[in-house]
Amino acid sequence: MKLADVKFYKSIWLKSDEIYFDDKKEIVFVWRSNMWKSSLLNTIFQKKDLVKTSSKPWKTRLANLFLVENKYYFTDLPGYGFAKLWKELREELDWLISWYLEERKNSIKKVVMLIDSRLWPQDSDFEMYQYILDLELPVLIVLSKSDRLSKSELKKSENYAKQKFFWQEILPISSKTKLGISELEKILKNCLN
Ligand SMILES: Nc1nc2c(ncn2[C@@H]2O[C@H](COP(=O)(O)OP(=O)(O)OP(=O)(O)O)[C@@H](O)[C@H]2O)c(=O)[nH]1
Ligand SMILES: [Mg+2]
Repeated sequence: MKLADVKFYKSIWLKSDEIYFDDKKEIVFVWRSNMWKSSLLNTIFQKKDLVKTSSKPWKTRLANLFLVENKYYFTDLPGYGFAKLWKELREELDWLISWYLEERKNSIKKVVMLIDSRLWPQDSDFEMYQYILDLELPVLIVLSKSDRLSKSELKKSENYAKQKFFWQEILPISSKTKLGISELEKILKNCLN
């Protein structure tokens, strides 16, 4: 599979959409804002700015679908639970995330969760994780921002995340140094086969 064979497909907001009757296999990227989700998609697609990114949190405010090889969706979701965002918008974004995951449950082959290697996971993170497990969706946890830590700090963070996320496998990544990227691509390709 060539992940570089990709185009923007469409954006979804909280309303009914034909996407929910579409059985194309899908991978979704979810977690808090500013976790490098959109940047990671550009890295695996080998594009500079197909997916919009920003140094300020809350750039992604819709479910943005990208079509790979005309066969698979890779979907960039907004970040959830950002206290500084005004309440109504925050609630709507949280609804969009949960509603999207539920509607597309049968087609989603992996939920890639990006957690910050420098911050201990918070309550909202565990709620989200539990929610995804309750939907029985397959999860891959990646530790983002790995290039900002020393080797030993990263190991510590990895071990901590393993304990907190029930000994799930944790993959440290960086869009900047490309750490973990080829491994991630392998995992994603395998789950779409
Ligand atoms: N040092 C470093 N910075 C990165 C890396 N990946 C992304 N960034 C920067 O982090 C910022 C946020 O990245 P985004 O990809 O927009 O984050 P997001 O999770 O999509 O956030 P929202 O859509 O705003 O919720 C941008 O300024 C990126 O340039 C990386 O691997 N290393
Ligand atoms: Mg984004």
